[in-house]
Order: sequence, then C-alpha cells, then structure tokens
Amino acid sequence: MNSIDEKLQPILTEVVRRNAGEPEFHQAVHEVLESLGRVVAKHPHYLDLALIERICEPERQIIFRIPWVDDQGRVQINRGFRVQFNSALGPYKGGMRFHPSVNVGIIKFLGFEQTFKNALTGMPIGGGKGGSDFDPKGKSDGEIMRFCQSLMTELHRHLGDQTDVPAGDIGVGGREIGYMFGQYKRLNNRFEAGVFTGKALAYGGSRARTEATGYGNTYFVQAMLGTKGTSFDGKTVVVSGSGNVAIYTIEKVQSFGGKVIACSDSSGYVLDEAGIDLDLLKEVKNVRRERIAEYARRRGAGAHFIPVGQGSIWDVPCQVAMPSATQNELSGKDAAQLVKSGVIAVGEGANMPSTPEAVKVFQDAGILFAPGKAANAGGVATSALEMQQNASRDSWTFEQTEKRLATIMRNIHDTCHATAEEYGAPGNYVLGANIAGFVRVAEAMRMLGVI
Ligand code: NDP
Ligand code: 2IT
Repeated sequence: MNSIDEKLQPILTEVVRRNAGEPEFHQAVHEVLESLGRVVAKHPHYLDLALIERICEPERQIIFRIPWVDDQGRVQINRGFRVQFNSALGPYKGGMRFHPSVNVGIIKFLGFEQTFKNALTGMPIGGGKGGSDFDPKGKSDGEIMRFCQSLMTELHRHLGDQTDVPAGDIGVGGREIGYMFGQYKRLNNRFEAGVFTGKALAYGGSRARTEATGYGNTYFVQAMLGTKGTSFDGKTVVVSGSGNVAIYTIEKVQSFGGKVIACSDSSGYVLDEAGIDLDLLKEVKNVRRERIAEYARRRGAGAHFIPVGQGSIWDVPCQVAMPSATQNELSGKDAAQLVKSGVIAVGEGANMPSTPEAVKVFQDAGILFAPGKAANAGGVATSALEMQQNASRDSWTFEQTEKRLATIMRNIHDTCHATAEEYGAPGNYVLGANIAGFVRVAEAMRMLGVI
C-alpha cells in the first residue's frame, strides 16, 4: 500500500481500532485516506471540522434476524444488514448483496465506497449498502421469495423514497427486487415506486438500468483509452464474472469492436478465443442459471473451461482487463502477469476488485487504471434516473436513458481526470476519484453543520 499523510494516520488508526475484524472496510478507508493528504494540505479546515472522521463513521447501522422456512419445512436463519452511511447529498442509496461471505465489514466497505461513487455521479443521492449472508445458489423460487419477504418485513421500516433506496448487487437481480418491493408495498399500503431501483419495466423500472453498470464501465474505459488516442476497436479484452455487470460489459465492449475472450464465475473461467458468444452466455447464466462450465460444454471445440485452482483468468493475455466479479479478485501477482502480457487499461466493474498491491503494480507500470467508484458508477447513476422517472411518473426511451448515462460517465471521467491534474498527479484516476468524491460530500456536510 502507499503511505498515508502523517496528519491522517491517527484517523486510520482509530478507524481500525473502532472497527476491529473488518479488513475490507479498513482497506477501503486506507485507499481513500491515501489520496486525501493533498486535500488537507490545501484545505486544512477539513481537519479542524473532523470531517474525515465523520465521513468514516456510518450514520446508522441496522443488523437483524431473517427467519424463513425452506422447501422441506425447516426453519432457517440468516442475518440482514443495512448500513446507512451518509445522507449529506440525498437519501441513502445503494444495493443489497446476497452472498454467504456478507458480514458487517463487507457492507460497511461497500457503503463507504458508495458514498463517494454516488457523489461522483453528480446526482442527489447519499450512500448506503445492505444485504445478507443468505446463499441464493440452489434455492427454489419459493425459497427466494419467502426469504425476500422475511427480510423486508424487518427492513421496510427503515426505507422510503426520501430516506433509503436499495437496489441490486451480487445475488440480487430483478427477481429478488420484485419480491422485496412487493412485500414493501404490501406492508406500507403505498405504491412508492421510488423506494427501490432496478425494478422491472412492468411496475416502474427504468430502461437501461439492467445494462447500466457494464455499459457505463465500458464508456469510462473508452474515454480513458481516448486520452491516449486509442479505443476498444480491435482490442482483446478479459472480463471476469458472468453476472449482471460482466454480461453487459461484454455486450458494450463487443459493440465498440473489442473482442472478449474470457469470463468466469466462482467455479472457474472459460477461454473462448473466437470471442464470447453472448447469446449463449445469457442463456446459460440468466435463463438456466447454470455454472460457467456449461457455456464451454455447449459452445463446443475452441472454448475451454479452466476450474478454480488450475489457473487465474488474469493469466489470459489481453489489452484491456475489466474485473467484474467481486472484491480482491485480482492480486498483485495477477496484476504483474497482466502488465507482463501487455495490458494497457483496467476498468473496475466490481467494487474494489484489485488488491492494494495490484493497484500499485498498475500505477507503477503507467497503466490506465479506472477505480470502481468511478468506473462502475453508471449503475447507481441510472438508478437515480429511475428515481427521477418515478418522481415525475414518466418513462423514458432506452436511447434517451442511455444517452444520459453516456453523458454522466463522460463527466465522471473528465472530473477524475481534471481533479488528478489539479492536485498534481496527472493520469491518476484513483486520486482524482477519491478527491472529487470526498470534496463533494465534505462540502455538503460542512454547510449542514455538525452532523
Ligand atoms: P451478480 O450476482 O450478477 O454476478 C456476480 C458474478 O461474480 C458471478 O459470476 C459470480 O459467480 C461472481 N462472483 C461473486 N462472488 C465471487 C467470489 N467470491 N469469487 C469468484 N467469483 C465471484 O452480481 P453483479 O454483476 O451485480 O456484481 C458484480 C460486482 O459488481 C460486485 O462487486 C458488485 O458490488 C459490483 N457492482 C454491481 C452493480 C450493479 O448494478 N449490479 C453496480 C456497481 C458495482 P458465482 O455465480 O459463481 O457466485
Ligand atoms: O455498487 C453499486 O453501485 C450497486 N450495486 C448499485 C447501487 C444502486 O443503488 O443502483
């Protein structure tokens, strides 16, 4: 990791002490504080007002029991979380994650990142995140529904279209959002469309929200490549994951003329030198909900499945890497391998997918590196567009919505780029994103008094 300004070190030490056993949260805070030395040198009042300490402390953390009954009639228990991190810029906003690895530290890291990401979009949204250690894999539709209903039976009292607006994340897509929104509507006796985003079009969703995160990351990387006079056209690309973000990243990269030759899930990766067949991938993942090996089996000769433990997807040589699965999926060793094989740009579709060692390797090698809080902000930005459509009882066309998304991603890119230059680190998108996001939140908090 890079070093932290001596004035900021005590703040990090205190965060680590107060949040023991939460390594992902420490990592996310460390990464932001690393960038803030240059800010407090220029604007010492941020230290006087304890703004950084306040930003590192969530406004509210809710942890609750989720009892539900499985198909065998047995009672199951999971734990639910909602961390309402910061509402200086608008209602808490951020997804819900269902994955067995979920704990309060993971949700806190995600809520912390979300706060700056949402600020970068320029939309009126604060930061929050939630989820559960529930494992959706292998569960029936009925089990998923009963689980979502039980979760919402508790969570509903903490939400509201002006209070806290969840959406999807890992393990939470259109089906789960439908079940959660349905239960919220029933408990509150209100059709409050703007309390959830990522809804289906049939009941108040936005066109292009499903595609937005992957498309947005691709727009961001395209803008970065543009600063070097190049583009996706003709480039070989590797996208990890095969969920919502990965699939629509692949779709947009292909439409920009890039060739995606590998993608993955938690069981391994597929290498398909002819280029991923997106219709087949969608069929395997979105319709049949199968493992990635099934893609290689159905694709036939030319596509290979490499199981976990027999190699990393980042061993596949490529010019652009777009990690889109989960946190810390790309190690320092993986980054060194990518640099060796000629990668020129990395766009983080996932939240914090590169370890601090990996980020350092990319930066030392002068690779174009887009941090998740900037590059994957298209999803939440389009969520804010969904809220806007709900508030005005309107529904925009796909083209109109995607155009807004493209403009927002261009603005985020340009803001990060310009901020990095202003603070004496041209080309450092990590620094640009952290500083630009922080200053927006900190300025609003300063004006709102000691909150
Ligand atoms: P999905 O659940 O749709 O897909 C997740 C994908 O990542 C799956 O292929 C999954 O494989 C893989 N994956 C998850 N956990 C692990 C793990 N521990 N090890 C290896 N592979 C794993 O989620 P999304 O596509 O929505 O989210 C992907 C990332 O993007 C997350 O970091 C999320 O926070 C971030 N993100 C999502 C946004 C959105 O709008 N959905 C917006 C911004 C960021 P398997 O099925 O085998 O578990
Ligand atoms: O990490 C993220 O930005 C998301 N999962 C999307 C959040 C949202 O509210 O759309």
